[in-house]
Amino acid sequence: MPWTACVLTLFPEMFPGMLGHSLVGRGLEEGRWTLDTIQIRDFAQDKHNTVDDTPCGGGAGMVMRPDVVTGGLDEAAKRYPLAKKVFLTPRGRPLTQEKVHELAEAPGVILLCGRYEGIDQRVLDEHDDIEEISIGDYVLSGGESAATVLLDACVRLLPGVIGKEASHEDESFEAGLLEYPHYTRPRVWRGREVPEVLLSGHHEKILSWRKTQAQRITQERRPDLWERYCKEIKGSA
Ligand code: 9WO
Repeated sequence: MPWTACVLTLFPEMFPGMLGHSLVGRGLEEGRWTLDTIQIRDFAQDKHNTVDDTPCGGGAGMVMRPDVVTGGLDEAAKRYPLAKKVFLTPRGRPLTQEKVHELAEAPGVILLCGRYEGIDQRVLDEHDDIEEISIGDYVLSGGESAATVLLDACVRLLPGVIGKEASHEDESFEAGLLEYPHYTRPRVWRGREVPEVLLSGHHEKILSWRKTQAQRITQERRPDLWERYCKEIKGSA
């Protein structure tokens, strides 16, 4: 069985969307992963197919009803009993490359996408195997774009989806550094030259230049990553 993604959403027509293109889309066509969607509205309990209601305690907006959401979750778990369950929310733990590896190594994922102001807390209390994950500190209009980001990051790690070259590139990122600068032809463009060392053919010097650049950029832009990197260097020395 290939790796499976099951997306619970009020907007199944948003999928595969971007994930139907390029290498990840090719992987889908080739059966290296599968995508299933479940329309949450199909589990509405009344004749108007209501999925949301007003927040208890008052306030703006609407909240997704627990009976409806749980209907969708139970159906997803029945189809994919071994998949990891994730709710995309700005309240979740941050998505990291380490977490992406963990999800890509599981048999698959069930992604719950919220709309409105969120879902009734009791759904999350009832299903204690749902992990809340955030892709960053901003609010979106719904979980679908975050689910797309998470899936893109996971699927590109699956065997055969991306060539060997690119997966090697990750290793510098996974060592805890940001990417070094890239160059291609022409050698001079608008008076700007490709750094001499990259044209030298001296492989060791090139590696060391790239590492220095990656360190400089990390130090400048991401003091959090830099601190962790320095600690890990010390630890492994
Ligand atoms: C809306 C809102 C309005 C007033 C006060 C607080 C509020 N929080 C939210 C909110 O989090 N709405 C979410 C919209 C409900 C779940 C789906 N939505 C969502 C997911 N927005 N942003 C994300 C998301 C997911 C993963 N990583 C970053 C953002």
